[in-house]
Amino acid sequence: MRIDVVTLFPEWVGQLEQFGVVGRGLRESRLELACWNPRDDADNASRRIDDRPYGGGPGMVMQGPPLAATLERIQAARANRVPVIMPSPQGQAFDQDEAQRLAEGEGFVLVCGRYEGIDQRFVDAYVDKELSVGDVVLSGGELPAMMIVDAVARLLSGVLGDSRSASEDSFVNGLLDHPHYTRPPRFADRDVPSVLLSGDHARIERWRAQQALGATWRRRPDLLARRELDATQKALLEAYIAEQKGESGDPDGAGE
Ligand code: 9WO
Repeated sequence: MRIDVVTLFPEWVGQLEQFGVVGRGLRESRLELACWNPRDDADNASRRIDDRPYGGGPGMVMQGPPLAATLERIQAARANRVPVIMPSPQGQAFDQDEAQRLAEGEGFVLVCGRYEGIDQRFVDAYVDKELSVGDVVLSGGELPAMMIVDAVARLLSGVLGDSRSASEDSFVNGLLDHPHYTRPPRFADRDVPSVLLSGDHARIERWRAQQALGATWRRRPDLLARRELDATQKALLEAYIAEQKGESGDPDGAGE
């Protein structure tokens, strides 16, 4: 898997190479990450890649030609053409399914906008997909790009130390995560759920599955609505809800 990132701040994105799952993926050659600065493709001595917006208005707009030249260098450096993705608030929601789709491919190019945005003609002519990491406007596309790289890197086989981690991640199975506990045994006047100390792995696995179902029911019912639960999951969730109703005395079990 090779990911190319077009950014005015290559040193930023390059930090990904130092840490975490991306660093491990790079060190183990499961992932290649290359950063490209469009200023290197500017056609002027001052390496300018932005200009004033046609039609007036505040700020500056990133010009198309330097970005197009950078893309041409990238595609020339790659064996095959890969999708060009632009992180953008206007984009399709980036979710675990999209991360999985990207992880199954040969790679992709991420083009990070700055200033007020990128000349629309570049977007129309060269960008295959815009991806949004949330309904928020940031200073640039770099942080969303780093999120996309990290989410995809986690899914590459062998990048995670324990391959189960990726498959058990939140959202991978369409549910939120179960809670996690570690030493000390007592903290903030709270104990560890006794089931986790029982050594009964089947019971622990059931409890974790129930907690993930319960958390999803309480916090993200929209995710639950998208899932077909099997009989075991339905029974675990029903028991969770019944317990919630019992504890909160909440007749309709509305949870929080
Ligand atoms: C800025 C903007 C402002 C209001 C409504 C929509 C908007 N889109 C953009 C935009 O695409 N800006 C460019 C990229 C240049 C400025 C920084 N950029 C950016 C990307 N800000 N926020 C994102 C982003 C990307 C992915 N998911 C969420 C936000």
